[in-house]
Amino acid sequence: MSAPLRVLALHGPNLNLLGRRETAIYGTTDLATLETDLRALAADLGATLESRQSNHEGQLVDWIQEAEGAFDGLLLNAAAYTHTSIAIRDAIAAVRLPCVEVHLSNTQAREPFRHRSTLAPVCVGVVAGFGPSSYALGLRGLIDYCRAPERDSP
Ligand code: CA2
Repeated sequence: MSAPLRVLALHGPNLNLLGRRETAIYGTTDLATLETDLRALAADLGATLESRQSNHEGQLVDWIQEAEGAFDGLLLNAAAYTHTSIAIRDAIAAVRLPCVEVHLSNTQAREPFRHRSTLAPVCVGVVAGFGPSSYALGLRGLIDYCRAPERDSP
């Protein structure tokens, strides 16, 4: 029996407001519920999941750097930093950990400034548009990738 995979889920700016504002776009599930459901799914899939949210770019960079050695993979909704952050991109590229980018909304169907991700090129995959299910699908993909990275690599 192998040790459980350790996944770090990171949530970027304003996602602490989930379920309380802009429910037409982001749904009614709050962050605490999303985290609880994700932890339960991780356990079903033989993984552990730690979840953190920050409104600060540097904090997200610190957590990504510190994840090396402590976690096996990253599940990341960098929120608005997805479209702007070279610092987060560089941190993902610097650590030897697979990262899956997730979004609640379908960013390609929204304003043009949300169409580009600075992070996607350094991630192993992207899931967007399925609400909280984007996280569940991303977690499954990340765990599969961690277990068989050579199969899933381009
Ligand atoms: O769809 C996503 O998950 C996004 O990452 C959400 C970001 C947005 O900037 C990205 O383009 C797409 C915004 C997160 C803001 O979350 C809120 C939640 C409730 C109320 C207000 C904002």
